[in-house]
Amino acid sequence: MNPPLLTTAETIDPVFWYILGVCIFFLLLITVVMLYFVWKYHRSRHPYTTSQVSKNVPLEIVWTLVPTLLALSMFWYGWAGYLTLQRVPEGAMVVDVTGRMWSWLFEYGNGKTSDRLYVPAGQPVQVNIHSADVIHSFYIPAFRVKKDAVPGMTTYVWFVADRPGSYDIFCAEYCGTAHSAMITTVEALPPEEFLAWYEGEGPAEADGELKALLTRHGCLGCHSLDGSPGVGPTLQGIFGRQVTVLVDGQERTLTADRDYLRRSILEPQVEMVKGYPPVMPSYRDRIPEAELEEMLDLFERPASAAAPSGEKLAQDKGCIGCHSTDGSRQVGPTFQGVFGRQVTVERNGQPVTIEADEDYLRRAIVEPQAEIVQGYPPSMPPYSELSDEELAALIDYLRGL
Ligand code: HEC
Ligand code: HEC
Ligand SMILES: [Cu+2]
Repeated sequence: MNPPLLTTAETIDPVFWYILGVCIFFLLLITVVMLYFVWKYHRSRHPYTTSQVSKNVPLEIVWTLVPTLLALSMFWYGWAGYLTLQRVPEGAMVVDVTGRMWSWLFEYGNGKTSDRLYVPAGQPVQVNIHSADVIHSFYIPAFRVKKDAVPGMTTYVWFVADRPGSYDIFCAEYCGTAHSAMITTVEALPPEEFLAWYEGEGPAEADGELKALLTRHGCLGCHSLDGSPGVGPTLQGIFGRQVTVLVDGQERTLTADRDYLRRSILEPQVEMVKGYPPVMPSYRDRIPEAELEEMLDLFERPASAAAPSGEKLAQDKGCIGCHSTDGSRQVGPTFQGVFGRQVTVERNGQPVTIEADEDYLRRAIVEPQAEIVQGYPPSMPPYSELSDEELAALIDYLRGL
């Protein structure tokens, strides 16, 4: 009953053409017969009332049976296609997608996340569909698949991209401010390219490497990577941080760049971080130069969770679904130039004009309902689950736009 069809498009398209073909055939047939009768039985040619036919059994059987068989054939054909859509081929790669106001987030088996759906061409992919808030509808026209994302429930679709290429993804949900803005793509890559992307260094791997390197050299006995204090300052987000150091008893504030980090590992006693004891040993001649360079590279990595990247966060948390970075108005105000601008907000129903400083931005993210930017709907969800580091990274990112 269910012929082994290669792709979802190859399953759906014949059903579509079959039903369309039957419809067009009967549309033409009925129209032609009707026009012919209009002409043939016009009053000018048939001035008298025709005979009253009360029944014709063979004809009645024909016009009952033919439409019934046609409708059943459409059902059978459609049902077979539906079963193909439901039966995920064995060995399909599984990706999770979450719909939220107003963007999609894809998550892969190894924890990688992206805002486009990367898949290997020629391999079946099962997409498990979740929703973080309201009902969305995951729709890839090129592969003829569409399924609702329902809060509290997991649905799925599968497809094969038989050729490398870029295919649109939409949210086909109708009511709601910006489902229509939930546009992204399937990026079908040749299998080797996909593997390179998939196994490419994500934040998690980079963190793992840094941790391994620091463990090997015994740094983690005194330094944490999660922000908690130890004998020495935490190394979480160390790159680019403002540090106050004592040099010959003089206080000095500087930015932790590559050179500074190198100096503080090789000659920790020269610039002493204020408030810490002089207990860090020098690592000169104890770390091979190549490993030191690698360590500095890893400290510098912006996408590393050790220093959460605001840009990646804005994508992963869905901010980019509602806010543009190019000055255009979307569901919410643009992020471009948001830091430091004068903004009029409604606070307790009263308009107030204030400067968008760090404190304001923090409030706008954590409890957006308290102050509503004038001219916008109060539709931003609160992000109270963000950690201090994540908030700081987001605000840093906004500052840079
Ligand atoms: C015995 C404890 C100890 C060990 C082991 C240790 N450190 Fe430190 N580290 C400290 C202390 C205390 C400070 C702060 C005082 C100073 O600047 O020397 C510090 C400061 C630093 C700083 C500057 C931090 C800042 O906030 O500016 C860096 C970077 C650093 N350590 C990296 C490392 C690395 C990399 C290793 C391993 C190769 C390591 N440390 C091993 C105790 C230690
Ligand atoms: C569902 C859509 C939506 C999402 C998702 C969203 N926002 Fe908003 N945001 C809005 C709207 C609408 C406003 C304007 C009304 C208001 O002040 O609440 C706004 C306002 C803001 C403001 C104040 C802007 C200004 O011009 O003063 C900031 C800052 C902000 N959002 C940051 C974020 C960040 C960061 C995220 C992600 C963690 C995010 N938003 C996610 C819709 C959204
Ligand atoms: Cu949607």
